[in-house]
This record gives sequence, C-alpha cells and structure tokens, in this order.
Amino acid sequence: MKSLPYFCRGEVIRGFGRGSKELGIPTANFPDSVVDNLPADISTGIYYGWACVGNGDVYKMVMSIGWNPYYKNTKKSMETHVIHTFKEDFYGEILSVVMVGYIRPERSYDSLVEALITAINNDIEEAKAKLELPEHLKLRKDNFFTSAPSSSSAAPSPAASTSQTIMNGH
Ligand code: ADP
Ligand code: RBF
Ligand code: MG
Repeated sequence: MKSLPYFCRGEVIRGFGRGSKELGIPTANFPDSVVDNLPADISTGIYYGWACVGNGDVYKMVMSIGWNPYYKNTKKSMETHVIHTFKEDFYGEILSVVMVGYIRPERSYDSLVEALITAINNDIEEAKAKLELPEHLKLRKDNFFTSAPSSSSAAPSPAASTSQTIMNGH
C-alpha cells in the first residue's frame, strides 16, 4: 500500500458507545471529515500504528476502518483503540495517528461477540509485536507527534512527506 505510513488527526467524537460496553475495548471514533479524506488505496480493514491524544505520550494502537460487518453499520467509520489504559475519556480532544501496517479485512464472525473480541485481542498482540520493528519504532518519534495538533505551521517531516494529512478536527 503506497499510502502507508498514513498520518492524520481529528477530534474524537461519540459513536454508539458499543466498544467499551459490549466488547470491553474502547475505540476513539473520528468524524466524517477524517474518514472522507482517506486515500482511495487505503482499503477497509484493521491497521496498526502509533497514536497520541492532544500533546500526550505516543502509544501503540490498532484501528478499524469500515462498516463493522458484525454490527451491519451503514456508515464507514475509523475507530482507534489506543493500547494504553487512560484515567478518563477523551471525547473532544485531538487524536493524532500514524497507520503503519495492515493486519486483516473486517469480518462478521457469525454473530458471536466472543469471536470478535478474540480477533481484536489477536490484532492487539500482532500490533504490539510488529511495532517493535526498527522501521516502525522510528515513526513513534516523528515530528508529527510533537507539532501542536491545531498548528497550521506543522510542516511534513521527511518520513511523512508523501502521505501527511493535517486535520484539526473543526
Ligand atoms: P464510542 O462509541 O462513543 O466511540 P466507545 O465505547 O468506543 O464509545 O469508547 C470510546 C471512548 O473511550 C473514546 O472516545 C475515549 O474517550 C475513551 N477511551 C478510553 N480509553 C481508551 C483507549 N485506550 N482507546 C480508545 N478510546 C479510549
Ligand atoms: N468489527 C467487525 O464487525 N468485524 C471485525 O472484524 C472488526 N475488527 C476490529 C478490530 C479492531 C482492532 C478494532 C479496534 C475494532 C474492530 N471492529 C470490527 C469494530 C468493532 O465492531 C467496533 O469497534 C465496535 O462495534 C465499537 O464501535
Ligand atoms: Mg468507539
């Protein structure tokens, strides 16, 4: 996929509230403005990469892009599970992410919520391992994460020059 690594950011909005309640895996949802900006060659499915909330630390993440076939959503969504335990929700804050690799397509899992949870936990383990590769570790330190989220002066870093998208979520 030539669009990876793909950098983007936007405000964390409310979804259906299902991630935490039904799956035990909270996902920070992006608004349509971010979803609609995805390059055409970023297919739906599960990705891994790095994420930071506001000006906070950079953590590993897994992201789901698509229609959540298990729940038969009609709108395409982009949801990030940050691999870190936060003390509080962060609705309304700016989430910055870089997607660095693809894991798998979304599946429906025959209505078994346990199967979906197991799949997501496997994704998390795969993301944790893959992100230890030197080529991925270096992106954690990318200027993208240290530039002020809403700043218009956030210039693309060399690593990001082909695929950076800056969105301030407004
Ligand atoms: P929603 O449907 O509104 O997205 P979720 O149940 O998926 O609800 O919960 C997502 C919210 O949980 C995020 O918007 C964020 O405020 C909070 N949250 C807490 N910890 C995390 C985490 N590790 N990763 C993603 N979101 C988290
Ligand atoms: N939803 C699906 O319907 N099928 C999937 O295969 C699927 N995989 C996911 C993998 C990860 C790593 C994450 C974070 C979410 C995934 N989801 C999938 C989305 C899940 O259904 C969604 O986060 C919840 O419905 C809460 O919005
Ligand atoms: Mg969510």
